[in-house]
Amino acid sequence: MKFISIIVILLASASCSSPKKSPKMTERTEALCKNLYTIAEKGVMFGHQDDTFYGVNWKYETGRSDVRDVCGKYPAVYGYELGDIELGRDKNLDEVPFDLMRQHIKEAYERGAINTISWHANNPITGGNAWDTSDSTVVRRILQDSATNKMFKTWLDKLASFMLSLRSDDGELIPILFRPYHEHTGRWFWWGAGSSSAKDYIELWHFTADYLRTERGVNNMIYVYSPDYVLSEEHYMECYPGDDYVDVLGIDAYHKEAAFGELLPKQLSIMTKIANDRQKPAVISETGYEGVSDPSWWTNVLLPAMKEYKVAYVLLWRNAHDRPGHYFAPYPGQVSEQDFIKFEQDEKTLFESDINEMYK
Ligand code: BMA
Repeated sequence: MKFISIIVILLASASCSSPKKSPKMTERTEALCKNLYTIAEKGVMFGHQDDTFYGVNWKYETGRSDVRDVCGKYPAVYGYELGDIELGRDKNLDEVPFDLMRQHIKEAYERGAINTISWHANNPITGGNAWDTSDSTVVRRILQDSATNKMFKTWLDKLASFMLSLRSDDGELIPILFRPYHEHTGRWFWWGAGSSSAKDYIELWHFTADYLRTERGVNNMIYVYSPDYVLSEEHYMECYPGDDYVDVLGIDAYHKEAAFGELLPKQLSIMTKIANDRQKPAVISETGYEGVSDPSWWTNVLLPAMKEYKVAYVLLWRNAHDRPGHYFAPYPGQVSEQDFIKFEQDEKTLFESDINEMYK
């Protein structure tokens, strides 16, 4: 009897563990990870990349957000991008200053919202960017060539310093969902399929997490695994770094063809099955329909999939100020504006003012 109740308790709580040898996550980080698991019972949090930095036809206006301009509420989840931090630059590859990013992360945290960070790391061998796949030995060389390995550690040092500089008003480290080496099932990044074997990818992930956690003591990070489209559970798991190295299961899936309404649920069914088996939170780590030309995309395409599968959040990609037409959330006057208001009003969707106590 006692044995059974222990099993029940274990099953009821999310599994947010780090390898035994590493320092534990901070209390607030672990609380966030567990709350991501339970919030999915209630609804799906709405997230947006670079939401408070810029939008369509504006940039760097304090407090402004395209999402809030449309529906009156801020997103519950904010996405940020660290690409170029490794080069020692003071702005990321999309020209967002890291000091401003630190400030917005802190403000979002103090309002009770959630922060997630991706890293389009430059190619450490060629000097090209994350999309430079001209050399397929990069991952191997980071792991095996001592000069490259040493250099790559200096990149991780810069990332670690940024993570450890994120402090709340009361001096605690701010929890961050970190999403390294994403979309690896695609062939467009130097860590992706075609450039790295599954074995090397997993080793790169282990090396990165071990270095950040054990050598640099970064214990405010929740690791999110986020492949692009997959064909099956086996495909999803092909590069899985292991339960001790992944806290949240994600999927990046964009609307690029008419069949998206069927493709997204298929991706979510694969991911949530694996996540449920492991008691880990699942998220749509990136999605969107560039230019949102379907006026009812939010309630007709995205929402039905979110209602069918248990995911903690959905993150829409950025509303660029520097690339005309490259936007994924509506803005005032955009064709899907009214539908987005309906989407926000649906009881399933959670925005910033709908969540609380995510760090307790
Ligand atoms: C891509 C595009 C690029 C951007 C990159 C990193 O998907 O939005 O314009 O530089 O993400 O944020």
